[in-house]
Amino acid sequence: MTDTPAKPVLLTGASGALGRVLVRSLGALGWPLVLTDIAPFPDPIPPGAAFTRADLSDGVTMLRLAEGCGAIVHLGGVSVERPFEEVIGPNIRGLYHIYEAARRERARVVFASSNHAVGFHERCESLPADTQFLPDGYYGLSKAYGELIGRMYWFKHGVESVNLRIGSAIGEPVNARMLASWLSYPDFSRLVERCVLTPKVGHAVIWGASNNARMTWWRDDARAALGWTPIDSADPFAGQLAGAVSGDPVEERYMGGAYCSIEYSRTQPASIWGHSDV
Ligand code: 15L
Repeated sequence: MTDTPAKPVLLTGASGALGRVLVRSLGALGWPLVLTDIAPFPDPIPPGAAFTRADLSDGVTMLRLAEGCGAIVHLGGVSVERPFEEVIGPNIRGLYHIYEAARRERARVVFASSNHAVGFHERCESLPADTQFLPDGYYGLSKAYGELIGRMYWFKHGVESVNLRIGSAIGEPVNARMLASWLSYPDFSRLVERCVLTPKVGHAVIWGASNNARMTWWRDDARAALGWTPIDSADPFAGQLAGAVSGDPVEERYMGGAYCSIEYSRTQPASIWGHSDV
């Protein structure tokens, strides 16, 4: 028997791939859901849920949608690397609207951060959750901002947040990198359940990857406090995917993979601690 949250949960980005996964899984558990996205919702809406089409840049609507909610699961916004001007509205202003709504409702934020907030760390490293941000583009930068706005609202206003640094949440891993970074949909759903239901979380960070033997990149996060243990694993795909590499040295060197190569213009890689460069 799984618990149900006492108050409704606002889910942004409901029409995206991960949003639809959560609507199915949390809807099946009978959770009261307030769904929103800029795109129409393509699936049947579960009983106990309601969908409103809205833009994250519309702060008044975000405040209204969050009314009475106990948690905001924030998946909305640009979800891939895009030019700065496309990212700033949904991902920067949008985050401000979400945190203002959370402050007003005393609601918790579960934020879909990303490995791209730390994408320029090298794959040979093993990072604790309090590692330095090394975003690999404007999208990753917006995710680092999202984690930092959460930290500010925690220290200033006591708004709780769980920041999920999601690796590669996709149906099945498709390349060698994902043998480390893959997060299965069921592991993701169980993680979000724990993020909402755990009585106290403060300001927490979780590395979002399944139980992959090659997941040596990330360690020491808040999963024990949340009671989340990933169950699935990319390991059965190792035979078919170990050789699925791009041949691009920048992509293969860094955790962020292909995002690191987009418009990369250095001739030599930076050292891990860039400030010691000449
Ligand atoms: C992400 O943050 C993206 O939303 C997703 O499309 C993938 O690119 C993923 O990261 C990844 O790094 O595999």
